[in-house]
Amino acid sequence: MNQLSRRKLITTGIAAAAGVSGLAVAARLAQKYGLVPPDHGGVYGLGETLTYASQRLLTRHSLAREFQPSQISQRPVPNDIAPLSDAYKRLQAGGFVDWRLSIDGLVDRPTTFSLAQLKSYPSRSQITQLACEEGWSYIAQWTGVPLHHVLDLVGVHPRAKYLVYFSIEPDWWESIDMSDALHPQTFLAYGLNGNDLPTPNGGPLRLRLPRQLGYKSVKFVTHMTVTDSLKSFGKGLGSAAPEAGYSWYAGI
Ligand SMILES: Nc1nc2c(c(=O)[nH]1)N[C@H]1C(S)=C(S)[C@@H](COP(=O)(O)O)O[C@H]1N2
Ligand SMILES: [Mo]
Repeated sequence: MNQLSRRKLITTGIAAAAGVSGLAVAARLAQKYGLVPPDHGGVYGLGETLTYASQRLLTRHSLAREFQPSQISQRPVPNDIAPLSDAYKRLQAGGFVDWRLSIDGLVDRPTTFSLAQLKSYPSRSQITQLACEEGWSYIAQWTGVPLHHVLDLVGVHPRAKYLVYFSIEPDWWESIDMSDALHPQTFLAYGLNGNDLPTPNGGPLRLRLPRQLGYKSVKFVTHMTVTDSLKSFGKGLGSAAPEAGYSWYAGI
C-alpha cells in the first residue's frame, strides 16, 4: 500500500472511530500514531486532534505556495509589536553584532550562533504569504537559512518530538513538531524583500513557517530547545498561543 493511501486510511480510521465507537477509541488511535496536539484538552479536544491528525497525515510533506516577484505586496505589513525591551535595544545599538541564537535540549552539540555565522550558511529566498489569524496577509520575499540545516549542525536526537522557540521579547514563544521544524520551507529569516529584516517584522532574526498562521512565525528569536515533551513549558499546552485561546496547531 502506498504512503498516501495508508495515511488516508489512518485518518479515516480515526474519524470513523470518533463517529462510530466514540471518543475514547479515536483518542487512543491518535495517541498511537503520535497525532495528539499538546493543547488537545477541553471541550473542543477531539476537534483539535482530528484537524491536526488529518493535516499531519495528508500534508506532512506538502509545500506552501510560493509566488512570483510581481506578486510581492507593495508594503509588507508589520503587525504591532509591544514596546521593545532594553535587552533588544542594547543589541540594536550595537548593530546586532552580539545577537545570538542558542540551540539546546535533545541535541548532540548545543550551540550558540551569531548572525554572521547564520548568514555564512547556504541561504535561501522564498516568496510566500504571511497570514495573520486576524484576517490580513501580505506576500513578501524572505531570505534566511533553512532551519533543517542548522538543526543538522547541532545533531537532533532521534527521540526529539518538538522544537520550542523563544523571542527575546517576553511572552512570545511557540513550538512546532519535528516534521514542521525540518520542513524545507521552515527557516530562520534575516532578510525581507532584499534588505535586512526590519525590526517591526522581527529583525534581525525570526522564524518563518509559511504553512502555519503568522503567530507561529515568532520575531526576535534568540533561543530554541529540542524536546520530547512540552509538559514543562509554560502551562504545558505547547506555546503561548493556546494559553491565550488560539490553537497550538495553526496549519493553513
Ligand atoms: N515576538 C513577536 N513575534 C510575533 C508577534 C509579536 O507581536 N511579537 N506577532 C505575531 C503575529 S500575531 C503575526 S500575524 C506575525 C506578523 O508578522 P509581520 O509583522 O511581519 O506582519 O508575527 C508574529 N510574531
Ligand atoms: Mo497575527
